[in-house]
Amino acid sequence: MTSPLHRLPFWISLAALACAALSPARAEDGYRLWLRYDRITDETLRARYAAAIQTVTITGGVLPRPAFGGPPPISRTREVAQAELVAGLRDLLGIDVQVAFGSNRSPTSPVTGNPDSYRLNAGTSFINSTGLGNINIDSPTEIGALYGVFALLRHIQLGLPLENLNIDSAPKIQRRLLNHWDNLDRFVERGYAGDSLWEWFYLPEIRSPRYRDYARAVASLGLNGVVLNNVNANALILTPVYLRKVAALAEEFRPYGIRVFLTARFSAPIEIGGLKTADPLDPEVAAWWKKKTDEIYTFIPDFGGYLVKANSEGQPGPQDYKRNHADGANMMADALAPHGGVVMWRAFVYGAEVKEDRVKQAYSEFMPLDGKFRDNVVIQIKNGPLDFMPREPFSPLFGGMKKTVMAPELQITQEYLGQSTHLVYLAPMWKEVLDADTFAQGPGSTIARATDGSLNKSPFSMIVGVANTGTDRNWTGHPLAQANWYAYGRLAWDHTLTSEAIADEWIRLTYGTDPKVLATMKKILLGSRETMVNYSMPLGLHHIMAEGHHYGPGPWPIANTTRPDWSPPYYHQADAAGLGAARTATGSNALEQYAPPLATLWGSVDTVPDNLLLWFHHVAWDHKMQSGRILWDELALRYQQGVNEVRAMQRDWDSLKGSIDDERFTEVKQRLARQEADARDWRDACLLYFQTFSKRPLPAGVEPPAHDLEYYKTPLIRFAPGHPGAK
Ligand code: BDP
Repeated sequence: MTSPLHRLPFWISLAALACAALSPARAEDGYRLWLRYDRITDETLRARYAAAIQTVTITGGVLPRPAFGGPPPISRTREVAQAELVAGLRDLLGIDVQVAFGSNRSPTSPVTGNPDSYRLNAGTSFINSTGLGNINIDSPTEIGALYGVFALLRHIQLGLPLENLNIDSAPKIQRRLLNHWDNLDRFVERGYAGDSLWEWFYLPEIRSPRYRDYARAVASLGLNGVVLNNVNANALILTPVYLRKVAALAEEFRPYGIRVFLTARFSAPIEIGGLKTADPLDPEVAAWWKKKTDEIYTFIPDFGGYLVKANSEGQPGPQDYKRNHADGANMMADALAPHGGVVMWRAFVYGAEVKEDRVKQAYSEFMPLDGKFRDNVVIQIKNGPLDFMPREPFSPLFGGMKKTVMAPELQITQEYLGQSTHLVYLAPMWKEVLDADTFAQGPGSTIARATDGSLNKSPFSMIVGVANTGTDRNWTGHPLAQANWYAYGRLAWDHTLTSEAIADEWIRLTYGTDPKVLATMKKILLGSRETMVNYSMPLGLHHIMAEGHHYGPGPWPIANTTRPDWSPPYYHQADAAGLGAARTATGSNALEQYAPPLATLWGSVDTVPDNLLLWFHHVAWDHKMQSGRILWDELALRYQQGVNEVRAMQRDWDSLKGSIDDERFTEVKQRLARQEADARDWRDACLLYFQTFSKRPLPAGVEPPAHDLEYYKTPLIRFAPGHPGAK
């Protein structure tokens, strides 16, 4: 049998063999993510591309990045842009492209003032005067040009035409960040894909080649900042020994336009500074932070700034000194301001004493401070008012604050969403949040607009995703969880993209363009989030997961907890009368934190959408639902529907056998089998438990539980990945 390589010219065959031999990736082990530059097999298409792209002219790159301050882009970016382009086109097309750099912008393609923007342009004549196809990549900065390189390669990977190519692209949000919850011992809190990518012990001298591969993936999405360490911070990261290590990572990432940020433990002045206090209004404390910050910039001249989790879940903060969040944030912001750095101050706060409904607390604490933060402070707000549940209404802060920069914090790692075991494509969830209308300034006040700065005329804009990456060979544990990393990056660049368009793109890049694969995978991905909601927390239920590791069901009370708000009954309020959290005026009145049109809509059981019913209302078991069924029957059938939908996902996936590589096929198949078993556990455990209150039989169509309630209540799994309490 002749190898397909025999059909290619000799030198290309050699190159292909050499690439295969040198490639760090085994066949389809997922390491290459969406940057799979496999040779285009359609010869006609390949030849057309090859003719069209004989030279690439990269122009621009002369302006610094005003949005960030710090030093202007450096020429190593040119090197990596050129290397990516040349290697990418060689792999995709089998050609050696000529790359030319010009410092002036191309006369035909004025680009926007956005420093990260790019224009891809094939020129009007397409084939230029020398008879060679030329593509222009034009940008005000070298980083923008690098984004243009990745966009061009993606364009070709997707098989899109180059004739009359004319793409302008600019990110809508300036700072597009990943947050890594990584500890210095390389344990990743809520990380389900192995250990931390940062080899702290070996740095700065020994640098894993994986840093570069990580940076390529991040830059290919246009993400431009990473917080390296856990929000539950360790002050040691701010000591010179660690700063040297951080500087090494910053050096690896810099050519790719990625700024490094660190979490700052509020009590660091005491822990590593020898001070007696961390009171933000104490001049010695402010001076310590100023000196520390100046020192950090000697190590990392383009350091991005600090992320702070203060007065939340035991973390120290300004309230320890009877100061408020603005006092703390502004003190740090003043230290960073001369260097162009920012403070990301988290709104994920809830007090040690449960004073009011937990979902109200962030709003109560931050609203009085609106307008009191420095211009280089951004309040980082989890998308919902509670904590990354499968479905929550949006955090009311997005509609409340008007004089404060706000960044949504989205969770890419799937803490309450089946971790890296379940297949859940998160783009639909994030779109639901970004497209949500807060009515803050009348209709059309979407969270996307509060984020990109257009709603409140913010001094800058930011979005954050808690990363799902680790040392697993495929980066994300579940092979399809790569789609979530990809989707976050694409939405951070352009929040108007649809979940479907992103899924379509990602599947083509990662699994190829077979129409059957595309259609089937798209169906699986797009339905998966709603499926997860159905089998775990339907109808607005929330926080009914297993204690500690947060994997699997656990709606029953947590024994011996001192905090009622860590125990699920606090949230579901099940009793003989009904189910759901009472959050209207007769309950906690969390509803009052939303604008009147929403408070009215969500305030009545007759108008609230089914999917938020039990978030806002305590509803009688025999309440007539929109479907005509009573609540209990509807609940039971939703759980069953979730199980059924996982089974449909399994069938759909099975239909792809032979159409995709065996390695990834089998990995996903096995995980889906586990997901189906877990979905049954969720259904059985939750229904058995809630049945002790409803005292009603399961409706027809719901499978009987496999075990009794006691079986599910026994914590069989104590150790799960990413759980900080069970390392
Ligand atoms: C919770 C996680 C916890 C995080 C916390 C946070 O369980 O591990 O530290 O969020 O965001 O969801 O600070």
